[in-house]
Amino acid sequence: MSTNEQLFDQAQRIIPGGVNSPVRAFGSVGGTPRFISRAEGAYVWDAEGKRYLDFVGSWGPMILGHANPVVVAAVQEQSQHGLSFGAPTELETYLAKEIIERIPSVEQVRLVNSGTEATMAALRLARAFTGREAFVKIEGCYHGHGDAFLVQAGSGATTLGIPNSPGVPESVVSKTLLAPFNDLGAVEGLFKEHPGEISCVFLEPIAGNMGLILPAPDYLSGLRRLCDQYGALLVFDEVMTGFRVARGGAQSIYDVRPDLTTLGKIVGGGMPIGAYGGRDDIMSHMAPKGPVYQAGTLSGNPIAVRAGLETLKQLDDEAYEKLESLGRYVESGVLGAIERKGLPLSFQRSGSMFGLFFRSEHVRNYEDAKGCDTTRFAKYFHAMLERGFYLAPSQFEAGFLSLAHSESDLAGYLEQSEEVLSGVFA
Ligand code: HOZ
Repeated sequence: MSTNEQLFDQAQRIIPGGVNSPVRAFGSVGGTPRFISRAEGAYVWDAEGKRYLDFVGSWGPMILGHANPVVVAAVQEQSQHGLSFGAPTELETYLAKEIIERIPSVEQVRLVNSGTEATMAALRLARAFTGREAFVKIEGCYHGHGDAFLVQAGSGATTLGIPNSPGVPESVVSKTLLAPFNDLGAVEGLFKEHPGEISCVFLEPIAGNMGLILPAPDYLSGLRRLCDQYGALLVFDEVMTGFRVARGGAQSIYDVRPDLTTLGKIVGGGMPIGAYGGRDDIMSHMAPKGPVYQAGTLSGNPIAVRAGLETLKQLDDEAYEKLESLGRYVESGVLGAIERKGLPLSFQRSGSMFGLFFRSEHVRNYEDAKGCDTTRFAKYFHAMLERGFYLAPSQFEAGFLSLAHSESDLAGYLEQSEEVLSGVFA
């Protein structure tokens, strides 16, 4: 049996940094990434056979828990009929219907292979539809690794201290205008400074890539109003929050209707998928119906589509009630510990998605999030890992619960977490 360390050494020789996505390398917390050999329910096992209660859930998709028997059986059954056709299937229409039924702002939807593809296409479409090149990006939001978005980007880009990546042409990002999260005045200022130039405001309605930050009460409705006033589109990146924080995503909680929405993660049930959709008159601009180009051989892949469908089918009202109750349980436990021990931490949550910040003041935006004590976070992360709890290896990521997490699993986490935090701040 190889150790995690041996596997990491071996991988580092032939894969940049030893990983296929940067945050996984444990760069900001140090130490050796755990090489996962299998997962079931709320747990993952590493290559050394150690079991962890998982709060990453593949960064969001595993809302039913790992290896959900219904999804696994459906994938097995579907794969017997062929893995990819590069031609339309009836399944794609079922999944499109399921998405449209849950998210009323989505009147037409196109399936792609990842959240990154979805956001790149949505931005191109917003630019083409409005005939404007600039767009407003919110600092600390992360929309995948498309060039235009890699300015003050959250997630791994912030974790590794490269929020503005080399290799992105200045000419591309000169059209990316920045405003802080939760700051309507800043967005209004940009509209005034760039009259008739801004195609869209593009953001995660609940920011999940700088920890988890909730929108202030009037923020999203204020953005809607500004976009309407200045003839721009409002694009919600719900790759993480879609089907996660509520059946209809963050837009259903805050009752704000974006023009376009990007999706990923849960919509593929753990298989590679992404989607973007929105107003019929906008989506009709996509080729082959309209002139805006976007394509993909594996788009609408039958196995991924089937996994997504079988996942969504299990996400009924009862499932969301359970997820909310698990989220509330963690929230009250963490807040209780903070109060009991007087810990300089803060916590935010939406449904089964949460962020624990190593900073006592409320976190409103990227600047606040960057003010967290990442050294203490790393200590906490490693002590919890040692005790069998797999949290995201970065202060700038969210935590995820699944239907497979039990209250007793979470009680164990809360107890250990309180003990570890007391030590970290002793
Ligand atoms: N950047 C994603 C999380 N917000 C995914 C990271 C990964 O898969 O390693």
